[in-house]
Amino acid sequence: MRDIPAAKRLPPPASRLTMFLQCGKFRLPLVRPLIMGVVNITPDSFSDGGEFSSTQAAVARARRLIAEGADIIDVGGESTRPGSRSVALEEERRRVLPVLEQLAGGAVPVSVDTQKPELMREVITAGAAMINDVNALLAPGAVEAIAASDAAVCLMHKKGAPADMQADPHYADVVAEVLAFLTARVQAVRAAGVAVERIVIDPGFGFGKTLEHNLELLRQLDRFNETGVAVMAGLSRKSMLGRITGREVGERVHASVAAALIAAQKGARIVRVHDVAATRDALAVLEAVRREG
Ligand code: HH2
Repeated sequence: MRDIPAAKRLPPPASRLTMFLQCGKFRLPLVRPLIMGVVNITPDSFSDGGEFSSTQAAVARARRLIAEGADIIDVGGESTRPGSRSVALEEERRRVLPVLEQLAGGAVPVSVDTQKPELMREVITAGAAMINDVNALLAPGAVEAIAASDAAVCLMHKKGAPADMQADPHYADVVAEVLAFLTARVQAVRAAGVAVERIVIDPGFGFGKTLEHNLELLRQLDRFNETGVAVMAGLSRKSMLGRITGREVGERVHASVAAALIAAQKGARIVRVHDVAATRDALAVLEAVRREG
């Protein structure tokens, strides 16, 4: 048999679920679902656009979410809502870096939601402990940017680009397709030398999916644990919850908490939310019940 060069050899499949998330110097035990609190430094995010677009407001928001119990803070300088347009590197940098500089070095790891490899490298140097990439590190140089660091990474599935992804998404089997994509991305990132404890996957609720696709992914979320890496779910305030409840984005807290709770029961190890305090209470009830069991 021909020898396969070391770099091309795939690492063995993860045999069991990782028990912690390693983000930079932080080691977060995955004994209960972790809460990632969202801070969008954007004028146009669907959930909180314009509310925290100044550095000061974004930092204050992040500190409040930490006080409410966020385990990780996710800052983003580019909206990826359906219909959004991409932001130039310089503008995204201008939004994110001053906020990161004030939050890095604190007690809670800071994640940066970006698809741009240059910015990934810069924010990791500036203290980001995690990169949350809705493009699953597909941009040239993105895998290398993570591999050269000790940051964690979230690989998210999306179908199409935000500008048109909700036009008319189709899947033969949404769960099988999303799982196959994320499994391949995990293998690619592991092959570049990134440990399973640094990798998170996310099916990308609302990213090129109809309401029925999103519901099917939520029903079968536990299947994503087959990959052995931590699963994250981001359902907070999303339009699928508006479709179900008939409520506007600012009135979706209860539905968001319900969705986070279901995701946690279905095996999500991290929930990405805007309403940290409410989510924290709901997850505390779940954990109390689990402990008793
Ligand atoms: N959803 C959004 C953005 N980033 N990242 C992950 N991993 N998973 C998600 O579900 C996800 C994400 C969209 O939500 P939000 O950040 O509130 O809005 P916008 O993209 O308009 O800033």
